[in-house]
Amino acid sequence: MKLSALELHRVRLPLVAPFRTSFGTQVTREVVLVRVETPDAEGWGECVAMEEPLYSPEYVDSAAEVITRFLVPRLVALGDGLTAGKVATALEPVKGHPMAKAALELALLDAELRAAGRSFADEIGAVKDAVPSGVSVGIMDSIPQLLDAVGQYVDQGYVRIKLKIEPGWDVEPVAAVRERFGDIPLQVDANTAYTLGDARHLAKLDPFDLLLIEQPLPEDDVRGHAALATQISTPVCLDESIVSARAAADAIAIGACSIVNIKAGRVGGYLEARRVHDVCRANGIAVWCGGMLETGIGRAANVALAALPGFTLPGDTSASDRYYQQDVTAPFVLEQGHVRVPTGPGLGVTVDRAFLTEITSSVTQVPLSV
Ligand code: NPQ
Ligand code: MG
Repeated sequence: MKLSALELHRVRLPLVAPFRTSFGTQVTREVVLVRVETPDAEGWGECVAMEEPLYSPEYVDSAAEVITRFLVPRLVALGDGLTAGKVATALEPVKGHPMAKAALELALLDAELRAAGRSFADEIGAVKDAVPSGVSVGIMDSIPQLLDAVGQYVDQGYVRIKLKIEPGWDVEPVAAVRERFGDIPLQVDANTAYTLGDARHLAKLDPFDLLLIEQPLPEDDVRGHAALATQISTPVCLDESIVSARAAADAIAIGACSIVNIKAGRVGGYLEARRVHDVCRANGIAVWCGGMLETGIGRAANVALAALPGFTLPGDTSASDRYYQQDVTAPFVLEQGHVRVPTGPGLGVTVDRAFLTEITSSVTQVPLSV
């Protein structure tokens, strides 16, 4: 595949409501989109890095910089031999920056598949037409506010609720949601906000029969998660710690998790994400698709990934209107608690260039010289 052009679009989308987690409150979503042009097709990719390095070390400006200075030249060096399947290997010498790498790989996959008239869902191995949708509910100022928000999502048909927790906002909100909504599928996500010393406190969640507790301890404390798993009955799920298929294999081997959240950006791309799925499936570990407040571009890819056979739990694959009043593609909508997997060529979505322009702060042409 020959690259004719590669652009970075910096976009700012207002959120329908502030989203609070243990690492802060987000009011808007700042995103880097990658657009590639080849003689046969264009392709879009989305970088899931946040505006600030609060979820992981990457952030919007670091992604744009590393893509421009260090990643694109390595792709250009492959000449016409460039394929999406070669991206991860070509970028391996550059340490870290998985979200930046994933965005490039996705744009090239989209272009390659569009040119071939094949869907991303078929390419990745999707076996379903629609996937069950969960929703992630932020930390609120009060329990009544939380119950109100959860009630709206339940009414909309979301089949699973995830509550963001942190020290001071954990047992009470879970108890309140259980009391009000009965035995709905319910799980929690701590985004690394606890330490192993909190094990006895986290065991207070045991009576609520949660599906899982996601990433209670720091990213590098995989052994701590294994220890915690012996002290609580809620199944431990890892998010931030699972940075590759190898990391998944290691975490599983030491008993650090019985469930894995898969996010392509966190593991360097959708092809590695599929390998994480494969490792987990071979080990009998359930997986589900995480979310990073993607626009319709990243959401299309996530929904296709979530249609692989090992994704046996509902993902954070919410409808577009969970986050955005208007999306950069036609919105993903909830139908009986499910979101439909796109079937068209490539990612199967069309970017609304007029709306995109409205919310774009800059478009940069990345030089294609080696
Ligand atoms: C998680 N996502 O599972 C992440 C964390 C997260 C849907 O809970 C802006 C950009 C705000 C990315 C807030 C969900 C974000 C973000 C939370 C990611 O850990
Ligand atoms: Mg998480």
